[in-house]
Amino acid sequence: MTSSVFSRATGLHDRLDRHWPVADALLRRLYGEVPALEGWLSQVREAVIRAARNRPAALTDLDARRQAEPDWFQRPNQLGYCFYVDRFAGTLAGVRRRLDYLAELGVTYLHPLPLLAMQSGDNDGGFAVADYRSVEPRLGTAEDLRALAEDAHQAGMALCLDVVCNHTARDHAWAQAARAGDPVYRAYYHVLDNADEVAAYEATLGQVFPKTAPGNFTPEPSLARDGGGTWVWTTFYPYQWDLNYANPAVFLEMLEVLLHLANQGVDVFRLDSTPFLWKAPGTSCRGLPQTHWIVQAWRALLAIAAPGVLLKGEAIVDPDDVVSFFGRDEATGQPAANECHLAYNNGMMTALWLAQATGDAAPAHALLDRLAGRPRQAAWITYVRCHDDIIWDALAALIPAETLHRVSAFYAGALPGSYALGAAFQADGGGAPSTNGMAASLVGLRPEGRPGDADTDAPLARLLQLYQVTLALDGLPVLYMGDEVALTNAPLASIPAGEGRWLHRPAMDWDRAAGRDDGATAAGRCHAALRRLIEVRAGLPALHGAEPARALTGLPSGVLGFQRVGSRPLLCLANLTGETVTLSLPAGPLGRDVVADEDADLTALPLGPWQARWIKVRP
Ligand code: OTU
Repeated sequence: MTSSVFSRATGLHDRLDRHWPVADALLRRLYGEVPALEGWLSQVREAVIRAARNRPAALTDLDARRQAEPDWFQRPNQLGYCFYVDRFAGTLAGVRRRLDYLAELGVTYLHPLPLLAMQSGDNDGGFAVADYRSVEPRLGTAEDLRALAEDAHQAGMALCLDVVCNHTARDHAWAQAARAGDPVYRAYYHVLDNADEVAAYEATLGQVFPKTAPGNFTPEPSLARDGGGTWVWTTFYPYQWDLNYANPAVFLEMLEVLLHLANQGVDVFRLDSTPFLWKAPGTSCRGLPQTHWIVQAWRALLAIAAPGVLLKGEAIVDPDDVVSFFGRDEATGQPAANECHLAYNNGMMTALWLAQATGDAAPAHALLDRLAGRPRQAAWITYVRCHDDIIWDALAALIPAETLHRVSAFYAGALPGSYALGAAFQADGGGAPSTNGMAASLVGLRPEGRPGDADTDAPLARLLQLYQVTLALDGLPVLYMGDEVALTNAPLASIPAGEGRWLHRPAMDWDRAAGRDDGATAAGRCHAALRRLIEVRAGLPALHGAEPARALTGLPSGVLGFQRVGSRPLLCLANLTGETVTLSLPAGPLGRDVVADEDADLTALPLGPWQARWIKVRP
């Protein structure tokens, strides 16, 4: 007992020695101009020490295990699952009862979408948080959240939670106090009194929801002083008020939120809308240096209080800019693992959909090269679909606008020959409209489709190909709820006007899932094939996430291929067309298809329509 208390304290001292100077330097750079800086810095330090001392013993044990295996999230046995709590299982207690279903799939990382107390009425699927310290009453209680974390840990799963750090709900107590005239809380937000200033900012800002929430500012007369017109900064919906991180009080508040949730058992924080935290006139206000310093400071401070906890960046921006969220060495400018441990590989996700629509692998290959500069200790979140739309314009730096428009129309089913059953959403400034739809619908599967039907086999092959490629990329793959049973779009009648993203937020179909062992259904075929891939993946050291995937050269344009490196290289090959192709690979002559578990002749390797294969090269 004494020795464990002693070693916990020593561990804390070591971590303070190591990480405090990093945080201190960042915070001085961010807030050096602020009066009473020293007093504020000691408040930050005390908050971290307090959280470290209050950390439950079970979590410090988990920290110790993770520190001993710092690559745990890069290992090929890791698999994530992302879902809305109500859509998947009604409540948090319901989720706990479904953990067996997820364990059967091989899930090790649980990502329930926002579940903290949300604004009533419209709340952007919970991304308008009214209270970061309580759970949305419809979904459960704070105790249920702790119990879910405990159950997850027992089952060998990590728990990821969204921290909507860029904005609060208009209903949040801070915003309420601001509206009631409290100047302290008014200063938590970006409040502008002058129309010219609003116009000046708008001139260089993009728009995230140009159709459903145009502009970046919302008139808020309750905040007005001295009778002037008044606007509050709202990058997203008018009821989502951007926080003012130039105010050190905001930094400390959100740090306290992170420390609190970490001690409830949250293992990974998905930092929602990471690029937007810092604002500066004359810029896009996305990914500014100060935004990176804030995230780096959070990382250093969490490393003191909760050293097993990870940060995940959510930046749906140009691929080069996404890589910067893993961190950078200030002195050399080189990538360094000092910011987010994880970040969404939005680029590859989008490029894969584009590859299937166009039959052209070149953009995905080019992207792999650009993404390879990631620090080796960090990992991508790889995925096929998520709760948001597919934003084609995130590839605007790589792909001609005309192609992006064509692909957008393809997935809306608006091009001749398109099989897709998705819908166009919105675009900023004449860009390609983004796409809504479940993966199964985007590949053309009809809800009633059965294996053996000509119009069911090809969609299933496309869906499985997307997952087979994604599972072979470098990173932690996250399944989107329902994809494991090829769940199709939500019924049109259930989708609120103006928020088309609910097309891909259907309720889990548990009848469909109950038939997952029936190979005569599309759901059964999909589930069995995915389980096989997940199981094989877990045993392939070459799929460890440290080393990036490297594009293969010399393939026909309709074949996507990359190599993963272990003691023996593993090739992932995918035929993006509906015709069989036969490859002759220089790596040969002998290989083994590790999924089919059979030898493969690399001098004449057939790939069926929409087929993907994992081939281990033989010595
Ligand atoms: C995130 O997404 C969430 O994933 C969305 O569901 C929310 O509506 C939104 O934040 C507001 O909280 O634009 O289309 O670069 O692009 O934060 C998704 C990141 C989004 C943004 C991203 C945002």
